Amino acid sequence: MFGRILDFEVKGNKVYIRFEKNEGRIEVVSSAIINVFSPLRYDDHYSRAVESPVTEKCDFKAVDGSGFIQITTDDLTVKVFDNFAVDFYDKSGLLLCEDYRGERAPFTRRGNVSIAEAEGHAALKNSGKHEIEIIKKLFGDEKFYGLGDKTGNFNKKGHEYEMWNSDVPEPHVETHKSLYKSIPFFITLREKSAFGIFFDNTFKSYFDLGKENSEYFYFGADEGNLDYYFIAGPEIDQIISNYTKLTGVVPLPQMWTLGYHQSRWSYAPESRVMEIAKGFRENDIPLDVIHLDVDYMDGYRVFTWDNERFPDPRKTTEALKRDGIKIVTIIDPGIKKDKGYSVYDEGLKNDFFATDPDGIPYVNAVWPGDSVYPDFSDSRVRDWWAENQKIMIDSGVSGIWNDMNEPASFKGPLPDDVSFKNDGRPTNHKEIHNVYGHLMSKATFEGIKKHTGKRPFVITRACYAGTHKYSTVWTGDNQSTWEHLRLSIPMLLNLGLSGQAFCGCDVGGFFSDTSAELLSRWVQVGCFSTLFRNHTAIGTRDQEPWAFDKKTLCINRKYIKLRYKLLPYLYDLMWECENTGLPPMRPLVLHYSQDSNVHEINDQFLFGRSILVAPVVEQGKRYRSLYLPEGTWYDYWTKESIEGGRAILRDAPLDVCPIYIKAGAVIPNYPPQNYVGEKKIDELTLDIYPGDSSYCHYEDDGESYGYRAGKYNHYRFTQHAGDSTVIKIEKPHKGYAGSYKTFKVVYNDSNFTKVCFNGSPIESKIQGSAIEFIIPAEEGTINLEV
Ligand code: MIG
Repeated sequence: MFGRILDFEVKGNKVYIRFEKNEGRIEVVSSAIINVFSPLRYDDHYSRAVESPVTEKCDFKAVDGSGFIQITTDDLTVKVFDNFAVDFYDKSGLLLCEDYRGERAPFTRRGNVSIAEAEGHAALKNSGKHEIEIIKKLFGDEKFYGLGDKTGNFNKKGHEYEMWNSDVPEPHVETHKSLYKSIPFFITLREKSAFGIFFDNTFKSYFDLGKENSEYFYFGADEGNLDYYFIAGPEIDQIISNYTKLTGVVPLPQMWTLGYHQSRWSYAPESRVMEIAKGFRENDIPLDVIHLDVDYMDGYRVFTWDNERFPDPRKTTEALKRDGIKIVTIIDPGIKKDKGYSVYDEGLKNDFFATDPDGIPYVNAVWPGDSVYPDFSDSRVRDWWAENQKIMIDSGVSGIWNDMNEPASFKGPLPDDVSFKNDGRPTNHKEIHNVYGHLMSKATFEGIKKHTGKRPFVITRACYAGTHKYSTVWTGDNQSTWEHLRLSIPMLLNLGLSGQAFCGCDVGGFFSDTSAELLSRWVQVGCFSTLFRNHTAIGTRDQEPWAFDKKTLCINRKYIKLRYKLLPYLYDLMWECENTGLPPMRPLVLHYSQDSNVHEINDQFLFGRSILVAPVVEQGKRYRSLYLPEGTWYDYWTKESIEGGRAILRDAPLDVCPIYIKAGAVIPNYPPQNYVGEKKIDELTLDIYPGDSSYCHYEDDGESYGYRAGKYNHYRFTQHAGDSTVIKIEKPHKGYAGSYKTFKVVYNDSNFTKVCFNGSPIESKIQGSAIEFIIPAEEGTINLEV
């Protein structure tokens, strides 16, 4: 496709390379990020993911080697050869990644497949050749992570995937190549290195990570630009930070969005919603959000209410708010083709809908029957959609749930030639499909932001790379099965590594009937996922925390309360996420990449740096083996200390999710609340575990953008542990009035008996193996002595 190198020229951060047949470009985005580009479709990047300029000024050299061009930055050396083969080395000269110099050679499939088809088996086919194909050599030591919401195990090696947003109502299994989301970004971990690759192409794309041949992996697409970013490691956290420099970070959400959400397809009419709200309060279970599914609308017309079921939405939402409960409503993209329905009429008048090639609005069917599809690739339509959010906001809705935006369609898939305006670059469905949900979410976010002035809460099912700037996601229609509880962990971990750090799955499972035991175990995972929402389908058995027996209720209550206790810790993690891109829910490999025992763990994860969770994900299991990485860990329930770097066995009765805390951890805890903001938190508990460490706690008003103007506080706790222990408290940033008057310190695993704060003795009491005391919430020094 490229032929021999003829010559090259450096302009700014780009090296323009003339090949016999095409032009290639290497752009030094930063010393650790290299873009490989060829203008096969547009003359320059045309990205829906990388929205603001990211190129940093940095020194690099481009020289003529013999037979190749060598580009050197502080972190990387890139060698470009004939046929636009590109090899990457780290600064020590270690080869990280090289283009495979042969042709693709898929394995042979044997037998007459049509015989199997007769029984209904889908014929398996090897993926054909693609217009754009980047084939990289496999050295054999690779692990692959990321790629969004793909099914299967955490490590994607040996599998193939496609990026084509798909509504998949049937059970999600390992052989599915695509689900709702397209995040064409993955991380490759090798023995002594790691790197990331982001293939920024919105057409259907293909990823084969060593399935068809163990000599290479490849990614490709049939159209669009050749446009990928190589992101240097060696640490996985650096790769994620650099990936989110390109695609943006998850902005700090309002704190209530991190509380517990209850949902069900069929919460209607109003009295049923009130009954659910009451159920939580009567059963002493915290709740911040109830979601209303399609049932609230008037004949599935978006931005309307069914006046019989919800006679006065504003009154309903206000009554719920008095009890701390916020309403989130679903909005689908499909607009009922219905003269007289204002949203349809307005869209039609203004040419806001995707059309067939003749310019006639394209019609398919979704919930309301015949429907048209807003063209979110047109900024005028996004502005209109943003304005429409006001209708919901005015009725007191606090967040918007975007469903069906793959886009889904009941009368077959949208044809390739459905036309979109694409912000002045008219195109068809093939280019827009994978960003349809992304652009819808962006419009929703902008609208809520404009009309509330607060940090918007949006959930979307479909997304592309970079959607995390605008929206949280859930993993779509899972099933109430143990298999899907297990699947949710690698899925959420890979979403987090793909930038989409604010994510969750339907706790309890969506389709089919959950069981008491399954719900009990699922809430133990949900407790630690950023989006914590129980949701189920219409017609399934009840799935609220009290839907089963008393024991199940108690287990739900225990973990939902634990979530509320840990909220300040999770909020700290969200702050960290906005600043570094790191997800709160993390695979162990993120912090222990040198330990090969953690590279493929599918059923354990970290919650920030300090908490390790090893949930039970098998029916009937009342103990489990788990792996603790190096260092000292504390069993959260017994406070027993355990040396890591080995596997252990832990009892796990149904109400126990094994949780471990890293030595040195400072975990901020809130007192019990029914919902976020119920109480003014004047005392923050600090749950501290011995060990040298430093921890930063973040505090702000929990809802506004004031923090962007410095209206927040940072508290730093630095611990020097030993025969006598010193904990220094500093306030490196003071920008917010704050509500803490005191800190209640719970210092675990202690034989200390004396406490001083700023030199004066402080009263304390021994509680089990901990010493507890209260100090003013001020800067100072705590001294602990025997
Ligand atoms: O295909 O609105 O994934 O969460 O409850 C059904 C009804 C359409 C799919 C979503 C699901 C939601 C359901 N929707």
